Amino acid sequence: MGAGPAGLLLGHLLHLQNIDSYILENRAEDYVIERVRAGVLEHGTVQLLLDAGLGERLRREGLKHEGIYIAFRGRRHRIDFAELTGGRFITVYGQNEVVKDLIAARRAAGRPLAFETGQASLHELDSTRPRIRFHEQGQPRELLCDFIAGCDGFHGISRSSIPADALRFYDKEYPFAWLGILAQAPPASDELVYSFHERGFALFSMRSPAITRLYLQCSPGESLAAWPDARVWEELQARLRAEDGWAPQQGPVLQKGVTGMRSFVASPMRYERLFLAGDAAHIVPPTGAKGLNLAAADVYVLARAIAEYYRSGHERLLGEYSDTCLRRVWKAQRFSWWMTSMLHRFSLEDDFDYRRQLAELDYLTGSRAAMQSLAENYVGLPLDLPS
Ligand code: FAS
Ligand code: PHB
Repeated sequence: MGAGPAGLLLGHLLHLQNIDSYILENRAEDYVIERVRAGVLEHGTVQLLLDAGLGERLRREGLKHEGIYIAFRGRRHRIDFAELTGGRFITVYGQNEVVKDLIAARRAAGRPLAFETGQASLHELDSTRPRIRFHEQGQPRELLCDFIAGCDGFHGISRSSIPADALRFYDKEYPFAWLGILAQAPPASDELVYSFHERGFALFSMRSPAITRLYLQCSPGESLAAWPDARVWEELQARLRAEDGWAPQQGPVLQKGVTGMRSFVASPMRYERLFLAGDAAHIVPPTGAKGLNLAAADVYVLARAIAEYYRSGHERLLGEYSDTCLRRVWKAQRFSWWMTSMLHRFSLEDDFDYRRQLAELDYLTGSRAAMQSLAENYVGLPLDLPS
């Protein structure tokens, strides 16, 4: 269920093991491709895509980044990933591009991928023949499955198809959101800049040598009408401009949107023959750039477990799926919460917190141990899978 990164990558990994799957997506193909989301791929995610034969354009167009900047009090401090993690790095390659590559691979494999499906519902999840009923091109359809992968995101139907007493939710909403823009402007820095400022957080990122991606902390439920381009740029410049004169390059705003901030986990990530993966199971605040990467790790673990089942009939890895994924999910939740808590103003009136956060940033950028901890989490923790 779902043709986001989780569903598409799972379908591809299963196809590589000659295991058939049917991908249902209720949105149009253009919508799935065009929506602007993640931008950073962890070291392990890039390796996974390369190993799966999906790396040709990623190698050509992905931007290799060996560090990021943490900025506060007008100064940018570089965190040297390569030096601190023995050569690991991140790659900036938009989620749009990942999804385009995955759809192209699905088409090349000639495997079923249905867009604009409707009225999907899941049935007999506790049987060995779970079913998906849905409409495709207006016609009622039914899929008899061995397994259903709930890759339909936070607002999908998979998680809500599980009996409430079979799941536990862990949920935290933050008192702020991110207003993000895509700008037709050459990136003014080779690497990302995360900025803690008394007016609020701001992030400088990019998508290509011609496109800058920027975010600023705003109130949750902020109306875009209150943020004309001029106000967005004024606020971004105020929060990002450095003492040495560095500031983001401005240009026409191509896209603008507000993203809520929450930490969410559904546990376990499985109910009988339904397996949840990606945003259907967990949401992280984007400050740690983990969302898309967790989705990729989940489906890598799930594809490996399903392949073992078809190869040997054993359900051991299927039985360990949820615990294996949740161990890594909770470490990513901790890191994303830590980055979010360190870099955002929770209250413009709380001077103690403001000074405490400045001290934390001062400690972080002055301690190799602290920077190494940030670096190893940011480039991506190992999958540490059971053998
Ligand atoms: P997705 O939500 O991507 O995909 C689920 C798919 O299922 C969707 O295409 C949906 O249309 C489909 N679906 C839903 N219900 C269905 C149904 N009933 N039938 C069939 N299909 C159904 N992460 C970062 O790391 N950095 C970021 O900056 C960042 N920004 C984000 C901004 C926004 C607005 C959002 C919502 C998320 C953002 N994320 C970010 C997180 C994001 O990248 C997710 O982690 C990533 O999309 C997860 O991929 P999936 O699990 O495949 O879920
Ligand atoms: C992005 O480029 O969209 C991006 C980068 C880093 C983040 C979040 C988003 O933490």
